[in-house]
Amino acid sequence: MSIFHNISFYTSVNNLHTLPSPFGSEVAFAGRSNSGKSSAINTLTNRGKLAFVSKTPGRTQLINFFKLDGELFLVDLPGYGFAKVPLAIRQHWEFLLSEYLQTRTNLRGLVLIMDVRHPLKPLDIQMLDWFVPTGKPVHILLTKSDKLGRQKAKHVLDQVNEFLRVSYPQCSVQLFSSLSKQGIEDVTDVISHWLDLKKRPPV
Ligand SMILES: Nc1nc2c(ncn2[C@@H]2O[C@H](COP(=O)(O)OP(=O)(O)OP(=O)(O)O)[C@@H](O)[C@H]2O)c(=O)[nH]1
Ligand SMILES: [Mg+2]
Repeated sequence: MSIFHNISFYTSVNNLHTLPSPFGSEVAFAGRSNSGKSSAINTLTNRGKLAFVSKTPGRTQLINFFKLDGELFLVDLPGYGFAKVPLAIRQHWEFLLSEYLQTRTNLRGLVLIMDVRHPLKPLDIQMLDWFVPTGKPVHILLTKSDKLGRQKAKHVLDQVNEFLRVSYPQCSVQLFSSLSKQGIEDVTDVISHWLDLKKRPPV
């Protein structure tokens, strides 16, 4: 059973004024539209329909908060980089994401999701450049690893690792698939550590 199984929808917001008070601890999931953020949350929590998954990019347009036991939250951020979204809306989301990432005091770490076939796009680097200066950790999931052969996926992982080692040494990376379930344990360990989950008594 997932240690995140006891999770439920908490709230959705679309501006900074309505963010929940920064109590407790949260971990956010960011990434390009359609990269698999909502699917990853569903897979990690073992709750198929918790976060809304869609074939249409740009589905998650709000900041969605999911609450675990205690004051712990997983946060599904709106996807970026979807060209069909009108400019004014894109600018609104860029502002919201940048402010949230740079100023959210109870944000313990960022899970940055990238399709393994399209890693490290300019907007992904933008997320790193907003968040890394906070000194908090980033863990990258190269998702949809089932779409590449083992060798090819490993090659992308090695390349991203090398890029991070040189440019963003505080970031870690792994392969992940919501379809094949590859990599669930590793990212669960990372998030549990950020949220101090293992030190909590079982409920
Ligand atoms: N093969 C495969 N497909 C995946 C995987 N993860 C997500 N998908 C598919 O990719 C599409 C987008 O997934 P979502 O989880 O909705 O992506 P998202 O990043 O939340 O998208 P937005 O909310 O639009 O930003 C859906 O059709 C998913 O079924 C995976 O690991 N493997
Ligand atoms: Mg989504």
